[in-house]
Amino acid sequence: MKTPEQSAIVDLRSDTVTRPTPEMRRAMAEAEVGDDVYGEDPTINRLEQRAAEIFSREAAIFVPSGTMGNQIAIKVHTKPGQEVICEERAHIFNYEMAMLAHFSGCLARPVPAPDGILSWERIERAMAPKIYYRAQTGLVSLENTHNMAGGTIYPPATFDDICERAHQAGLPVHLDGARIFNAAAALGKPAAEISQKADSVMFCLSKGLGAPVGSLLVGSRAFIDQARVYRKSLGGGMRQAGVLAAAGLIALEKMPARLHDDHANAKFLAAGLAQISGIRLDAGKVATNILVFNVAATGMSSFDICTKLRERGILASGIDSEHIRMVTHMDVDRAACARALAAVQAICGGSRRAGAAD
Ligand code: TLP
Repeated sequence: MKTPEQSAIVDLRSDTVTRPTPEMRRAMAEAEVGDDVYGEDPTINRLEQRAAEIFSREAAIFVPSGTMGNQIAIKVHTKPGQEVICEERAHIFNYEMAMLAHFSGCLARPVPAPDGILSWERIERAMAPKIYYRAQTGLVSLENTHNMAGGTIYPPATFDDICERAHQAGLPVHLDGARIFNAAAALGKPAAEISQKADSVMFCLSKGLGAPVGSLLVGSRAFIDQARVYRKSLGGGMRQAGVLAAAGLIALEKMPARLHDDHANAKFLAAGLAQISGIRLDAGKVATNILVFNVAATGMSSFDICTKLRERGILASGIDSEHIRMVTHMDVDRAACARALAAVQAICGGSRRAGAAD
């Protein structure tokens, strides 16, 4: 249900912009509901149960956003005064309003890693020595796929190795799996399998899976019981939220199967962008639905390019002055991607300065 203006626009800013499908809207209208703070919303209960089953966990909790899910998990896993190890471009560190400090009283210990993919060796180097006068490491948080590193995927062996060694060192591991179903689709493995060794997983229904609102946090029964307390204290106790869960159930059951299309469109876009003068992008590394590319050699800033793109009906995000992010999703098809490519070509094509190296 797009307005004519929306139809003309190719929105590649994020997969969060997807609108619910007609099937989701029907399910929302017909959802059985109750008061979820009393645990009496049957549709919410079904969604939480299905999430727990799909991830082979004891329990799950529905939260309004990925941010709330991540921050509740961090709060449950840590004590004030501890450090949380994450990759330096991690969402929990850069885009969650410093809640790590504000809500959990913890400090981030950000670690740079190629393509955003940490290894145990890098984590171990960042761990605080076990001396009473140093803030202790309380948690390792991983992001799969890694958003700002360009939708990159943890090799399952690396992920499992980090979890096992963290556990041996007495540390819990949280997975920001906002786009874990994209990783699962690209690897051809179940989401449960590639996340099993983490102590908790947050995943989003409202990104590539197309639901209008919502994320889930999965883990042990004791962990989720505690999460329920913090969700309420953050004001995340919702009432007849079954209208949201009804769309969420369709997102969870049906939408993972179509993520391959988004990945194929991202690869198409990447192959074309990599040919444009001044754009630096390793198209071979694009594995899911996110592309982050460097535009410094065009002689224009990413923000200037995004403004020019907008004039042509193409929306993309400048993530800093040199980098643009484009995200494919179910509301952009191959033709829309081709339009976006043509627009970038038109804007950047003539902009290469004589002798400039890409
Ligand atoms: N990411 C958004 C922006 O906040 C950057 C986007 O457009 O990609 N973890 C990851 C890895 C995310 O990418 C996001 C959202 C979240 C958590 C938070 O989810 P929400 O937006 O539901 O709070």
